Amino acid sequence: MALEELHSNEEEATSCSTAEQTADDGRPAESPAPETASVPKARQPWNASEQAFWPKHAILGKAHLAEQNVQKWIATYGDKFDQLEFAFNYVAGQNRVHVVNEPSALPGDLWFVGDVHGDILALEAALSFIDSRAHQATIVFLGDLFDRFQYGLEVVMRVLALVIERPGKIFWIAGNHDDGLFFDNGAFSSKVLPSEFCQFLNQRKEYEDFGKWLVGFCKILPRALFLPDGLFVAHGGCPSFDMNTFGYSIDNVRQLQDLEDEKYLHAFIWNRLIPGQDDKSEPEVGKNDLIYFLGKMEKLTGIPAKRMLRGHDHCLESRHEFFESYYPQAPVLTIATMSAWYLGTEEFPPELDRSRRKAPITTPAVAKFRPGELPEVFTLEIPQAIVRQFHEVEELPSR
Ligand SMILES: [Mn+2]
Repeated sequence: MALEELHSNEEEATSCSTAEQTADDGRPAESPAPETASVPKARQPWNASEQAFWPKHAILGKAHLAEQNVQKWIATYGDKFDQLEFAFNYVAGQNRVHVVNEPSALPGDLWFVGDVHGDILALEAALSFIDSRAHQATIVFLGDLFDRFQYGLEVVMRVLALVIERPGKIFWIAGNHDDGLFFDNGAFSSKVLPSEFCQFLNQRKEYEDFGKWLVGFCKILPRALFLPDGLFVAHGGCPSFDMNTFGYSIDNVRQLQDLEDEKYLHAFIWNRLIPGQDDKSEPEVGKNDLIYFLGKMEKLTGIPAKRMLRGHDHCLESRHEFFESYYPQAPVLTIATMSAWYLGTEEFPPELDRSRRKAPITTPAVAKFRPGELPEVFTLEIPQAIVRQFHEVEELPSR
């Protein structure tokens, strides 16, 4: 119970506010370490209005149209959910810290999508953009597919359909919202409150079976991915190097298998790395925790773990942030893939009139893998009219 209280306010604590400062700042680091010497140039804006591939349901924001698709997906794919073929030859549940040792196992085109949180518009924008750049790219989702925006079911189904349609090309790392979902005493609930997705599932009995399956599935999703160039990917953070809340230290990890213990797996999705913070104050961890953890992982995996890509924080406006203070020892990039600020819990400027329910526009970020460096960030500039139409609450049918 203490755990749930601990995390119940996590969204409000989120403020990833320095994206503007880091965006154009190619500041050189003190030492000229070749791989991680400087904060990369942040953005390459891309104007989606040049493209004509917007799916109708996303443009119109009509829930019932989107839902027709979901019902079609369930009818088409429902019996395939237990034989999902993930990227990197991952088998769900086999192990949850997945290490890719061989550089030859890296796909040619590897992309990352951050927290989507039910924003099907942002997801479709991300997929359209990635598909325009690469044929059948491998795509890693960093977790938190539902809650907050209202199309959580559609987002989950779209990702599951992708796994089936593109065998071996999709990877889904659990986020805290995914892991936090459960079904108990006849109702869905979540360790992260509020949970809009639970409210939806509890109102819509026709999705109860699917929801129950999803609860179990989220529990066996991977929690961390290590790539052979040294990139560590997880939703939230890493275990801290001294005794943490649960009385365990990463120091006690003697082999990779030890990390499969729930007390360590917990850290990957629930801990929060804070820019400018050196040491832990659980559930937040800092630069020194990450440096220590990466060093430990290098000894255990033989991979020179050097840098981290994560989601979890929602990085308002440009939806991404480089942690400059972590350079050059342990560079970190956070991305989020959402097209507007969530009006419920995210901070937004006081001059905005909440009663008008205009969701302020943001540019969802996606990232492209590049060996030996943090991934390259692309911010997607969806036409403002589409974003406004999609997120304007009074225009959406209630359901
Ligand atoms: Mn999130």
